[in-house]
Amino acid sequence: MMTLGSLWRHSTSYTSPFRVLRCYGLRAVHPANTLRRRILARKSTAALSAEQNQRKDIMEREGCVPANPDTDQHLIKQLCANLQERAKGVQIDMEAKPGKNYWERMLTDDDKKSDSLIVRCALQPAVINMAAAYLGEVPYLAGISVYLSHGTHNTTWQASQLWHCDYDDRRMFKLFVYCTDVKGGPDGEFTYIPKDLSKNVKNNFFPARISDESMDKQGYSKHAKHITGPAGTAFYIDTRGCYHLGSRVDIGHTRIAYIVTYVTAASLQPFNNGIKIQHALTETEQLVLRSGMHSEVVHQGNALAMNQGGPAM
Ligand SMILES: O=C(O)CCC(=O)C(=O)O
Repeated sequence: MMTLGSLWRHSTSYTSPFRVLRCYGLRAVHPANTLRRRILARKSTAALSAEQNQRKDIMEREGCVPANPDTDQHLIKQLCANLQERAKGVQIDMEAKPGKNYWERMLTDDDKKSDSLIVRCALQPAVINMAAAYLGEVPYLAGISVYLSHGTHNTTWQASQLWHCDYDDRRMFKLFVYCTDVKGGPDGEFTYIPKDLSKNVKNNFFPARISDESMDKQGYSKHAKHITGPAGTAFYIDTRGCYHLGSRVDIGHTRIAYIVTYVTAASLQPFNNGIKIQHALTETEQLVLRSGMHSEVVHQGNALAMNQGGPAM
């Protein structure tokens, strides 16, 4: 017999149709939250510049655009310098293993404070406005990850090195910042198939990762776009709408990526970003850091919630 507890677990699992019902349920229970998020998003959409509107249109069609025009270059410089310095102390484990052994996670407890460099970069007003315009409501910050990707002795590509979409929400909005130069090939550049083509890629009823051979056979590999650029290069990507892969780094090379995931407040997958609010926030920032829909208690010892319980990659 299905108990309430098992129904809840089922409704939050990756492949369940109950997730959609749960999402509508959350919106119905929190109408004021939903409305406020939409009203504020409408205002920020109306305030987008002509250039931002152009990028928003491309984002709608292709699911990926540059983000640098929206970022504070001084802040991004600081971020890159900070993460490059940290990377010097990171132990790289290249041993062949299943799973995501091709990157090391680089966040600490201090990064979870709302006034930390890591969180401030995720709260940049123009970035939030673009996320709000794309998602149709003030987004919820599902998580922040910083990965030091590196080569391994694995004999095959695995996990997010293979073609996949993320299914945490019906639309996703990620901010990527390369914090090292990514020249392509050995540096493991982020690679995607534009949204208008991705929608035609055939996958199972319960979608799985897709091999290069299968993507080739379907004729889409030739449309793949590779994002390269110097440290500080920033872009937005809808990882729900676009098949993507990355971190195919050669031994002897490394890539540092700062990745922020924004979703709708009643996202299909529930998140708790674990960020501790410790400075005065605007209303929009409050909504970005607290969904007001999921349980968002910050537990003691949950230090790496941003890293480990975070969004799918
Ligand atoms: O390592 C990469 O570039 C891919 C990451 C990824 O799959 C994601 O952020 O969803």
